Amino acid sequence: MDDEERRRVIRDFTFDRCKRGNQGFRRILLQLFGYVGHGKSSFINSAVSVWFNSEYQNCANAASTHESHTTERLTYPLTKNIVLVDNRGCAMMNTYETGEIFAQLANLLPLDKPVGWSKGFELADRIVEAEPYVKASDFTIPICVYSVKNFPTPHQKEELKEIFKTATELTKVVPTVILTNKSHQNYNEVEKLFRDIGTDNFFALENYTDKNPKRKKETDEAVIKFLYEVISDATFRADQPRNADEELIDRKLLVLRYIHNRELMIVKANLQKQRDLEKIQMDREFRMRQEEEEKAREKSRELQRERMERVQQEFNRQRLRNQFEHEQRMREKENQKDKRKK
Ligand SMILES: Nc1nc2c(ncn2[C@@H]2O[C@H](COP(=O)(O)OP(=O)(O)OP(=O)(O)O)[C@@H](O)[C@H]2O)c(=O)[nH]1
Ligand SMILES: [Mg+2]
Repeated sequence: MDDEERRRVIRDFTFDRCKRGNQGFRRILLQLFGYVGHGKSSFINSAVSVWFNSEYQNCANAASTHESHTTERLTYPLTKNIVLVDNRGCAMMNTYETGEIFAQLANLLPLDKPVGWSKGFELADRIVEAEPYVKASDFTIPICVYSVKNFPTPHQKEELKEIFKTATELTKVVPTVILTNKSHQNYNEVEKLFRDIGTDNFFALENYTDKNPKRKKETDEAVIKFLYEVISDATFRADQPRNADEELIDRKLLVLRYIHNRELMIVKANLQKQRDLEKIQMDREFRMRQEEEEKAREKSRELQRERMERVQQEFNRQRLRNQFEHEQRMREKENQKDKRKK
């Protein structure tokens, strides 16, 4: 299949042509997620420029520095039925940030609105508030964007594995991975690492950027191939029996359960921390009491020793006195004897 044919398939995609009809779906949302500065917005720039066959433009406001840049969840329609969604990148995927990602992937939060990291049950409140604006007819394909310039730490690997697992549960689609900075030397190792965590949908490219705006055949083909593959995959999945409204309810339950468990875990962890602190405090007080008691015992032993020494000294003195008196008496007796003899 050549590029033109692929473009035609993408352009003509509609859920109405799926084997079982649209089953309540209307748009595909290609939801990009991942760490800060890995090239999500740059990929949108690349995809927009390739798809509309236009010169490179920084339409998604990719960063000129490596600081966290995108803070909104913005949509970029490619066709009436295919929309790219840029998301706020995570600095690290702590439970708050993953909660937010899951709510985004589950499409429970409104599009084209700022993204915050909500603590406590705030995220659950936002999900309920967003109910009138979210559409069951949106079919999410999760796309993880990862720059191979970074090599995932073992902790990050575990983190990504968990996120991929939940993302698959939520969307019923295994996330596709876009590896940016493709020419970097880490490429093979990073790809292997993603394979280890169970992904084999990879697309690698050098994004078009302010520094590298010139269109290249290789990058153009990679973008079209990516779009074609994900649309084919979505078509395959939409050919199975589905129910858009029920799936939205299932996703909501799953994310609300995640938030509930997260809060439960935080409460448990805080309680455990409190218990540990109290135990440390009790141990410290117990040790201090033991030390004080030991000091008191030592003091009483010291006093006892002094008393014994005094008694011993007194006893010795008394013994000497008795001996002296005894000797004196003996001498007196001797003297009297002598006198009597004379
Ligand atoms: N060489 C090269 N640079 C890239 C590539 N992709 C992105 N960049 C650069 O990496 C930086 C961050 O890219 P962004 O697209 O803003 O990253 P992001 O994931 O949208 O970041 P946040 O919005 O902060 O989460 C920018 O300076 C880009 O020019 C790539 O494939 N190759
Ligand atoms: Mg961005």
